[in-house]
Amino acid sequence: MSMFCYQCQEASKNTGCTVVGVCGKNESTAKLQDLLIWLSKGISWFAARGRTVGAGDPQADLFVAEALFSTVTNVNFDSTRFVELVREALSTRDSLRSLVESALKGKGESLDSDLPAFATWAPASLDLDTLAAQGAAVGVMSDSSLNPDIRSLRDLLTIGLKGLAAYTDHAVVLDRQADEILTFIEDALLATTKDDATADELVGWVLKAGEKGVQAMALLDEANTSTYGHPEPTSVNLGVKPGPAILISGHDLRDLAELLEQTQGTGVNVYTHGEMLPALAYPAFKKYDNLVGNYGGSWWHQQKEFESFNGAILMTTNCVVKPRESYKGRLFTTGLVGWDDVAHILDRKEGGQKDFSKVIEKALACESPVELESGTMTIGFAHQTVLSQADAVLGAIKSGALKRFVVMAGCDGRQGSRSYFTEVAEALPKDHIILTAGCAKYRYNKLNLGDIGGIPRVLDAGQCNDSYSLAVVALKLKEVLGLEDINELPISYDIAWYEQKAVIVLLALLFLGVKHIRLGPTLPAFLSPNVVKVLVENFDILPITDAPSDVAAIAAGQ
Ligand code: FSO
Ligand code: SF4
Repeated sequence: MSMFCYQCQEASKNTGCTVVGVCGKNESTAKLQDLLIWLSKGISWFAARGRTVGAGDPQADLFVAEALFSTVTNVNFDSTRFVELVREALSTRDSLRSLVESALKGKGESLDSDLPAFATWAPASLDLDTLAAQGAAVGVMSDSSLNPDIRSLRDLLTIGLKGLAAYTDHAVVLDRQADEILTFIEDALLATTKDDATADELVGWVLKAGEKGVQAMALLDEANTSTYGHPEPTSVNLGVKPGPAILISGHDLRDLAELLEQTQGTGVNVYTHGEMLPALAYPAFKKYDNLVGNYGGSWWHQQKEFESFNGAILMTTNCVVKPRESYKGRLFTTGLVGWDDVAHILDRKEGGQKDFSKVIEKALACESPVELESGTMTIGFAHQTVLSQADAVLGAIKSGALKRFVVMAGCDGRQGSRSYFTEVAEALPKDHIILTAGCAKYRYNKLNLGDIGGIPRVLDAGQCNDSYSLAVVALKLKEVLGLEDINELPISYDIAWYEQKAVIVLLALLFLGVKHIRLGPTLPAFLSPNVVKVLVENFDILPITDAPSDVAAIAAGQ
């Protein structure tokens, strides 16, 4: 069986990638990822059984989340790394099994005799081909007789769990305890394996994942803001300074913190790229005068931008794309990110830092970046800043100067149809304010859309990880305006999705009771027509149409 993947918005023909991923994922990697997910169900099985007798291994729970995160779009393309992860999954599962068996024995119990295959499968050999062949046998389409709506709901849940795992892992990196979320991920993964689970039960799991999404984003928000301070309005430099430089991309703020510390006194300037832009608004990073500004745009422009940057580049999470030869030698991955033959910076040891000396050394041997643009842009409108200006916001709403907020969070992507989001931003009435988070903002954050009485018309809450800020603002507005229902707020939702983190953000919004969300540029390929029908009937989700029609509908309060 060939590979099959339909987890992101760029799935081939909006159906699924079957030969090679549009993202660049090759067949072996795709199959190894499927195997890793399947074996994670085996770990989850023993973890759940262990919980019934008070036995468990927190490292195994975290491994499941990191395994899921590593399969998110544009995180890791390196099949060798997936072979290692599969081997680790097997040994994690089997050690957990022993632990659970001895705990059961202590209570006079034993394991059931008919364990599921993902709990017992052992490969004849641990080489790539053997493992990939098993991956092909357990992938998304491996059971062709499965009811398509059940498959769709199982995959919606699994894909949402990948996003949930990513946000949870970010919080764990900042030393937060996330046991409850990690065990939920395992239980929900197991729910996708139950033959008797009905569509209604699976919808219940999907909404529960949304609830956990809110919890994970709140945990991450607390971790980020208590470690690095609350983002504050910040004017960001878009130009360059002469001198050796490092460009840091992705979402991991701890990597940035350690890089900044290690570049002190080296003469190397640090620039943010893509989803690292919001880091420039955190007080903790402002004390570093070698943190110069932001370079370039959203993830999919990276081939051109990394080339002209000239310096060393550090990719901390998604979205990495196929590196050009021109910069492959100065690209570094870290954490769960990987690309064949690209240098990888190892994880920090307990209590220590990652060692970025190779990245710094490379930067020192490189030319200065070529300037792409100049000027500045304002960022730093996470919940604390917006709520600190609550009086001005309420005053503007009451006077009629501010009619509506439009949440345009989510991801950017390559498809030409995404110009829709630029057109919407440009065409919205001047008394509308855009609330954004995630890399979707690069479609309109440099347009200079003005302000309403000093409140910028694009309020950027930060990374996709910070979408929680938008929910906090909405819930606070509901409270101060004395409204019963979140849907009575003067807020429209026009969400751009690309990968699985945007899916958990969507599920979080559904859990919060938000209705009438526009979603685009296309609806997910993993939603069957009947599942779309359920989402339309219960949540009034609608596909985007064209900018003039959607802007007219939004301005009319829809
Ligand atoms: Fe973008 Fe990529 Fe943050 Fe995503 S860089 S697309 S939702 O991984 O992560 O917004
Ligand atoms: Fe295709 Fe997206 Fe899967 Fe990549 S992640 S293989 S582009 S569906």
